[in-house]
This record gives sequence, structure tokens and C-alpha cells, in this order.
Amino acid sequence: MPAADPINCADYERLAEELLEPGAHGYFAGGAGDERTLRDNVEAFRRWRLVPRVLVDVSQVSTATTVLGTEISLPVVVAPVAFQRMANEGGEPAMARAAAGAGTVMCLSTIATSRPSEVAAAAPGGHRWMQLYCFKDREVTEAIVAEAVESGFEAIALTVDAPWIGPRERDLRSGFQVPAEIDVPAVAAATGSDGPVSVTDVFDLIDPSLDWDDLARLVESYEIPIILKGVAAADDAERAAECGVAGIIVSNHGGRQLDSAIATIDAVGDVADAAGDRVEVFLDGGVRRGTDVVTALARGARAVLVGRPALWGLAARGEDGARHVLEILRSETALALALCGCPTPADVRGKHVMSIVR
Ligand code: FNR
Ligand code: LAC
Repeated sequence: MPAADPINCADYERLAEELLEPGAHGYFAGGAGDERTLRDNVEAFRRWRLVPRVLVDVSQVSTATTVLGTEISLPVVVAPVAFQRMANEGGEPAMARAAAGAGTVMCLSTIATSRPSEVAAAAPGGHRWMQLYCFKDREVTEAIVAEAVESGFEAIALTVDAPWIGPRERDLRSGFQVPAEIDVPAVAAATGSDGPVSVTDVFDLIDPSLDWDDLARLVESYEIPIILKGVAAADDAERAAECGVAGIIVSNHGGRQLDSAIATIDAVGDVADAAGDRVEVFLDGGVRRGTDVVTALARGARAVLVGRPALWGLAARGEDGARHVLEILRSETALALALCGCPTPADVRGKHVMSIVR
């Protein structure tokens, strides 16, 4: 009997688990330590309930919005996820085409298996952000930024929640490595070697001394806006806004770094209050349904990012699968907006959500 067609993100998650080699699946699916934060990112959405408004004309509902002035057709952006050719041979170029086809932004990881210029060439009409790890080797870091700017990437998403590697126990047990046949250009540039790459090798390259003074300098020196990725606290959001960042991504790296870190949906409200109108606030971690997207908007996010859902789509069915996941999230978001009495994402307010934890 043929497998039933996937109709939601969970179906794609199961398909990906069946198809991926166990070590790669453990790397993609896993989190830090006891994986409390990994689970809690998803479960915390269940502690919030939508409070619909009725008798609003929802004969026309649009999921379109803007992020940093760029129009996107749904408030869901593709999060940076490393090593995408390990999920599917199409890799990051296929993900870029899926995002462009769905009318949204793709954020490319520094630890990608294709160069920024190749990804740009694969989806020329698409919008892209470049995720940046500041390597100890600043020349290599600057070369990555220069290639991204040259290739038309529109913002730098500087990841700051991973100065040390989180305890990825699944990878420790499996000995996960990216085989030498799969290029990881940024790592090769920094190490001068084309050998197999482990996650520890990657984190050895990252500069753990990066601080607020560095951020202020980067904001000054880069030609494109900086989005700070990996913020959980309101006072950090305040400081980021003072440094002149254009955006903040409330993120705990998908539960892969500090285990026991606060779930992002629980953190985003205070961050959005601190950021006010100065900085656009985004959230990632645990978004699996259109109702999660609307909950995040109600708590103050302008849009969300999805990491694993898009990746499961890519792993299961390449570009078409990643695109289908985004289309599923679009139609679920449209339905949740309609049933909340919100014809557009901009109509979603704090009053549309309530915590059930008292
Ligand atoms: C990530 N994430 C990540 N973040 C980043 O800034 N640079 C990176 O290279 C990676 N790599 C990476 C690999 C894998 C396998 C995962 C699952 C995640 C974190 C990612 O951008 C995002 O914060 C989370 O994935 C969001 O959580 P969900 O959507 O996966 O629940
Ligand atoms: C990870 C890195 C590469 O989470 O960001 O595996």
C-alpha cells in the first residue's frame, strides 16, 4: 500500500525519520542534554490558547506581511540549518528554490554545504538572509560576509547563542560527521582542510569572545542590516536595539544549546515589549502549526522562522517537500487568522492569546 501523502508537519517529520540515516537524523532532530528545551519549545505553545473574535468579515484573508521592508507571502521564514546536503542531495539550493517559490525569505547557514553565491544563483528571484557565525579567523568571516553582500543577501543574522557547543549527546553517541565528499566551504576555508567535519570541528572555529562592543562595530561596518539571532531576555533586546540592530530573533537554537533555556513562545512577549517599535522581533523554535504562527504574532513577533519543519520537507521530498511544508503552514495560518477574526497578520493583537498557566 502506498504511504499516505503528508498533510502536516508531523507527517513530514515521520517521513524524514524513515528516510534519513540514523546519525544524520540524530544530528538534525536532536537537542542539548536532556532535550528539555527541545521538547518545551513545542509544548509551550500548548500553554497558550487563542481567543477568537467573531463576526469579522473574513471573506478575504491574506497571510502576506513584510520583514525588514521585504514583502513575504506568509509570516514564516526558513531558518538557517547547517549541512542541508546531508538531508537531501538538493541541499541549500533546493531549499532556496522552495522558499522563493513560496514567496518567503531563506536564511542560509554559515555552515552550509553550498556557497552563498551558489545558493543565490539557484533562486535568483528569491530573498535571502545570511546567518553568520563570527569565526576566530576574522578574514574568513569577512570573506563570507562579502560574498553574501555581493550575492544580494539582504541581511546578516548574527547568531549569538552558541559561543560554546551545546552538549549534543545524540552526536556523541553516533559519532556523527559530515563525510569528506560533502563540501562545507566555510569550514574548509577556516581550517584549510577538506576532511570530514564534525559539529565540534565547527564550534572550535567560532569566536567565544564576541561581545556587545563587537556587535556595535559590526552594525557600523556592515552594508546590510544585522538581525541578532538567539536572544531570550528583555534587557539583551534593549541593548541590541541601542546597538542599532534591525531585528531580533528570539531563539534558543531549537533547543540545541542551553538545555533548560526558556521556551521561545514564553520569552517573546517581554522581548517584543522591550524592543517596541525600534526593532522587528521574530521567533523560532517549536513552530509546527499555523495556530503556533498566530500565537507567536499575538505575543509580539512579526514573523516566525522554521528550522526542522522545512528540513523534514527537504529530507522527505527535496525542493517539493520543503515547498509543501511552507504551503501547509500558509494554509494553516490563513485558516487560524480567519477563525480568529483577523483578515491579515497585522490584525493579530495581544488580546487574541491567553496563557492557561496561572
Ligand atoms: C540549526 N540552527 C542553526 N542556527 C544557526 O544560527 N546556524 C546554524 O548553522 C544552525 N544549524 C542548525 C542545524 C540544525 C540541524 C537545526 C535543527 C538547527 C538553529 C535554527 O536556525 C533554528 O533556531 C531552530 O531550528 C528553530 O527551531 P525549530 O524550528 O527547528 O524547532
Ligand atoms: C548546529 C549548528 C551548526 O546547531 O548551529 O548544529
